Amino acid sequence: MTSILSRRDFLKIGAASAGALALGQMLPAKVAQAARAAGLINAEGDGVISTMCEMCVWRCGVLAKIKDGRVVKLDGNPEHPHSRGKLCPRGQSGLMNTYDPDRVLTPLVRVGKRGEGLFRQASWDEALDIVASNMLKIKEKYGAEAMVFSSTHNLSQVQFENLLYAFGSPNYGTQRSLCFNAMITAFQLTYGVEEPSRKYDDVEFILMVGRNMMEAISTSETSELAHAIDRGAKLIYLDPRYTKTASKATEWIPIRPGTDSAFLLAMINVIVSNELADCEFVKQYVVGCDDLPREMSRYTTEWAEKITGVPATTIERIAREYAAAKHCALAHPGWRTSNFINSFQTERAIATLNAISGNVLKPGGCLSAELVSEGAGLDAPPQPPYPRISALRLDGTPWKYPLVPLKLGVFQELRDAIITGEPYQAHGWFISRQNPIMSLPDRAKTLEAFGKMDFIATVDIIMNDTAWFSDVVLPEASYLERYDPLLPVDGKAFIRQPVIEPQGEAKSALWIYKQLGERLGLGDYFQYEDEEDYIRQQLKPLHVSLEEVKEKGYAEMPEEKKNKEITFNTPSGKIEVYCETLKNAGFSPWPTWEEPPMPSEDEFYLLTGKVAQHTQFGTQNNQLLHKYSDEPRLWMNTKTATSMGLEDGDWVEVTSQVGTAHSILLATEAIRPDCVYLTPGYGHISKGLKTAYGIGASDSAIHATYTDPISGGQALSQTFVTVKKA
Ligand SMILES: Nc1nc2c(c(=O)[nH]1)N[C@H]1C(S)=C(S)[C@@H](COP(=O)(O)OP(=O)(O)OC[C@H]3O[C@@H](n4cnc5c(=O)[nH]c(N)nc54)[C@H](O)[C@@H]3O)O[C@H]1N2
Ligand SMILES: Nc1nc2c(c(=O)[nH]1)N[C@H]1C(S)=C(S)[C@@H](COP(=O)(O)OP(=O)(O)OC[C@H]3O[C@@H](n4cnc5c(=O)[nH]c(N)nc54)[C@H](O)[C@@H]3O)O[C@H]1N2
Ligand code: SF4
Ligand SMILES: [Mo]
Repeated sequence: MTSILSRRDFLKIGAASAGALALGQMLPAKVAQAARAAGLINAEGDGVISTMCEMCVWRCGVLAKIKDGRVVKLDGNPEHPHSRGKLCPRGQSGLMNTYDPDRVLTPLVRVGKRGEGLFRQASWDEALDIVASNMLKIKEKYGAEAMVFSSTHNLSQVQFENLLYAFGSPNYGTQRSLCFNAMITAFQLTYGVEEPSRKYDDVEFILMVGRNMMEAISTSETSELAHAIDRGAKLIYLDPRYTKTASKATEWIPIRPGTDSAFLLAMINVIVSNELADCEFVKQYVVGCDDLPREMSRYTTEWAEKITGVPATTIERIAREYAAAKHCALAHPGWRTSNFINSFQTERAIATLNAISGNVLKPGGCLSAELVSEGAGLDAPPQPPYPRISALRLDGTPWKYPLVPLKLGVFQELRDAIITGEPYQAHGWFISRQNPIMSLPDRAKTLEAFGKMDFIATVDIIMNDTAWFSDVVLPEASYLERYDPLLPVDGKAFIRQPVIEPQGEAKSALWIYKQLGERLGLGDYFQYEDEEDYIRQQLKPLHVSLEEVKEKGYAEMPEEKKNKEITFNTPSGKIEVYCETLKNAGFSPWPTWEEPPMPSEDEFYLLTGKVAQHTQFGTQNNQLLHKYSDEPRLWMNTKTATSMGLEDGDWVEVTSQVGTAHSILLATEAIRPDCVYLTPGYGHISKGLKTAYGIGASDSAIHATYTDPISGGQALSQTFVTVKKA
């Protein structure tokens, strides 16, 4: 246990333990017993168990086929609203997430230098003691705020947050500011809801602004869009790249990056100045309706043409078609809306377009923003109140970013505070289910911040790049091997349950956080005996047994009572196209054009964006998905490439103000001449990822950090690069 492993030996750990476990797994004791008792598998260990996918955050329902105690096939659960019987390619390849030969299957403690990859195996007791004693040492010496916590959306996150708030640190980093801060803050301020739900049943006209639904997949919504297109709904799609969604669109508009809000403001102007809006709805529910035509009048289509490169006549026509579709028009809110420092304004304009089409609240309307309801929810284990936290947050929320909700934060700004030690020095970082070394922009800066840490611990299932630079790695059981808290969706509480026994020593996050909590003297915050007890406590108000839920896959929840009176959860109770809160914080109360920086003549916009077969930075090592992925190339417009003397297949050097990457060139018509595009998630630096290591370049290594001052969103398209033959 205590021997120091060379890198070669270390790399053998995954394969050796996975091999040994394949045998041990034939008779999964506890899981098989429970599954047999529930009638889910037969005496031979074969059957189908209902659980949920975790290959991305959409969490589709899964039916896992088990043979001889091994998972052999994953199918979509027809009863789950997110899957409706279907799984995307990543969901179907989820077995290799569990059977990845590079799984970390015992706790590991670093023995070499950080980043050298030398670890030794440790028992859970020892590893947890090391983590807890380091956290306590930091707390005693520098205060709880000197510990940074970070994690990306997952079902156990509620207990991760419980741990950090009980510990007493305000410093919490999530993926949100790299993902959807602009959309959430804009809709929160305008409608008082975080994210309105979309309905495609009656939709006739859809405007999508860089929401690549056909590749950045949410199984149910992606199929709903496909069906809507099939039955003749129009899709207008704005993206500087010709994506798979563009290929399904009625019209692809290769807009200049960062200028979407100019396009949308001009659309609003056409609609309100020609009195094409749903006046009755607007008068009743929209704050600012009287002044909107005056405020928008400067945003003419001719003005927008100069900025966006889209002909004025096209903008005018699209605005009129949008208005003509009335409540069956949908301006989609988008998802990863972290593109430019003006992305908040883009989202405000989208929120406004929806308000004036009257598609909210109408029968057949396709945006549902009236989410004010009295939840009849699940229970949770009891716990004492959290300690009061008076330290400033290192990410600047809210003292630098007054309108960013604490829940969202400004993750990318944490690192400057860590590096400069201002307003105080952080000393430790606890990370779970996240790969910030890859997902934050400017990888060198993240590594520099890591260098300032006395202690780093990571919870993951594989040796991701962040784990590779950590002092202790705690192996979580994969999503097919563990319980998580229940997930309520559309009136049902769905269960994630183990369909096989955890391999090696891997444990659920619910178990890990509780063990750690107890060692930190915070046991009162973790009042559940084990995972099953946690879920039983959640189920209490529903009067249904865990056994029933395991068998059915979900518990019915009592219907939520909707508030009878329609009010929006804003200070005025209406849709705030004119927003006093923004004004009071020193920002424009109206949706407004803010000019973003533009590249110089020899530079390109560097675009990022998802591909259908991978999720973020965590699936490239999945051998089923990897098999079908070519090494990603740098997209460049064919004419631009020719004018630069570059050819398809050339190796090129891509340089930004923060870094350089090398990639093979893909000359293509599918991108604007002033842009290049690189697929995220490649260029891993962890040698513990034997399948993914050494493949492709990392766009995170060349992304610069720019933050939208209103929403706190990172501007991921605002990095400009030069390209030359390598
Ligand atoms: N297969 C797959 N599906 C996923 C994910 C995944 O990793 N893989 N991740 C999930 C998550 S966490 C998220 S947040 C969503 C993201 O869903 P989307 O927001 O649809 O995702 P992206 O592909 O990141 O970005 C969409 C597009 O924005 C374009 N773009 C860049 N800058 C601009 C601009 O200035 N204007 C316009 N109009 N377009 C621009 C890019 O070219 C890209 O095609 O996907 C979810 N679904
Ligand atoms: N360049 C660039 N940067 C981006 C984006 C982009 O498109 N391009 N997208 C942004 C967006 S939209 C998002 S949401 C963020 C995502 O950023 P992150 O959340 O940092 O990225 P993920 O790849 O989702 O990281 C998830 C980690 O969870 C691990 N994991 C998988 N399953 C489990 C499990 O069951 N338990 C545990 N403990 N760990 C598990 C994976 O191995 C992986 O290391 O990145 C943002 N950053
Ligand atoms: S969209 Fe795909 S990866 Fe995401 S939860 Fe559903 S099946 Fe899994
Ligand atoms: Mo995201």
